[in-house]
Amino acid sequence: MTDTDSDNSREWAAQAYALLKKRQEEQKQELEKQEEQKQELEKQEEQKQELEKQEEQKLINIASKKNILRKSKTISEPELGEFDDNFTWSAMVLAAQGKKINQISIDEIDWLTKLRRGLEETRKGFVTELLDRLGDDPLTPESLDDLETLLIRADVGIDSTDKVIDSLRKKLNEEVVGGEEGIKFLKKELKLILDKPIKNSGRDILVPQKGKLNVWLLVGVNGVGKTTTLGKLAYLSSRSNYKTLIAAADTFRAAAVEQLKVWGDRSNVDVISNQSKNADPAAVVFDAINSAKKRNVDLLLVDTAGRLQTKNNLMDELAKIKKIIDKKVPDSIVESLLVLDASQGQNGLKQAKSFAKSADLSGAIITKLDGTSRGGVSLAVSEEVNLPIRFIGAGEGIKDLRPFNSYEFIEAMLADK
Ligand SMILES: Nc1nc2c(ncn2[C@@H]2O[C@H](COP(=O)(O)OP(=O)(O)O)[C@@H](O)[C@H]2O)c(=O)[nH]1
Ligand SMILES: [Mg+2]
Repeated sequence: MTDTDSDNSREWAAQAYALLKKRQEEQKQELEKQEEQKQELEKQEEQKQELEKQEEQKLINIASKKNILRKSKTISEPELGEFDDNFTWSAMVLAAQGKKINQISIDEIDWLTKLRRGLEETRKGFVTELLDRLGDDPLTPESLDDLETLLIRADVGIDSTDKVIDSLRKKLNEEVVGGEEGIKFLKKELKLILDKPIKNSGRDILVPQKGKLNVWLLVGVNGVGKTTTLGKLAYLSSRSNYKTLIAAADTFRAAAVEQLKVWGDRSNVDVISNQSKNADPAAVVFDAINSAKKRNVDLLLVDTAGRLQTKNNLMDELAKIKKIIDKKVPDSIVESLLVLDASQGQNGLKQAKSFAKSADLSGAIITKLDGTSRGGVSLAVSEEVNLPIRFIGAGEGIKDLRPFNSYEFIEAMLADK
């Protein structure tokens, strides 16, 4: 990047920052006004209730409504941080994707900053060293060997690494490639790997199809973040105005239903469950589909028990759940999403391969990208298991999940500052 480019980007980011700051101030004032009005209305309502002595049931209804309002307020809005290097970088990534200054939001900046910070460990063991070794000198066959080692170490996987190194070698045979240009080329090649399964799937991003029941099953081994991710998805979905319902089909873990209910409450999404011991997960899904049909639900999110890919009975159970969905709602759109914990690196890749064999997956969700050095495993999953990555998670908060965007991911993974 030339100095003028970088000055322009800074200028762009500074303007975006000022605009966001102004918008944030306006929103705050608007919220305060709304709150005042609401309190006034509540006061009037209470007086009215007093006067009319409404019957008990009605009072209960109002009380629970107020509760819901209070609960939904507990999800804090992100605050605009300092205008710092993180902000500039995030704004530049958004600008590079064609976003105009007035189109960017605090949410997006917040997320990109988090993603970049999350991938810092992956980056440290990779780019910093790469840049050190490459410097400004043109690439040499030796620097390709170094790059190969670094890619493997970042858990990018052997197939993806071979692919990238081969392309770079070809390029090197044809022309002199400078350090900066090498990185640019590397980013492009890595992005291609992530985009291939997404292109093959025919859908750039995964969103529920309107007018149909969409059923998304979250599968994966214990502890990878299925339930947490489902909670975040419920929030994302209901915030995007899809009528959403949760099925608690993890009937193995005692606390699983309670954990889901907490998430459901946070985004006002109902949870269908069966509290009895050894309840049949397929029966929970059966009930949830009935409910979903009655309520005209757009998206039914199904939490499943963590299973070892080697345990056949649990895999059979997944098949049973799918059979019930096919039978009861044959025109529904079913997505089986494998949840993978990025910090497990190559072990996650192994899980993906073996689940893909027996569970007919349609996509992957990578979690825990905050603070692992193994973010590169996302590339291995794309290249070696051919699964489109649909969402990524970088934190335990309700907003720490976003639709996957290969450009943002690669930029965050290779950001050199
Ligand atoms: N740091 C971090 N922790 C996460 C993320 N997603 C889930 N977790 C944590 O991982 C643990 C297991 O999550 P859980 O959803 O219960 O996993 P499950 O067994 O697959 O349902 C919990 O402590 C979560 O808070 C993430 O993106 N980042
Ligand atoms: Mg769980």
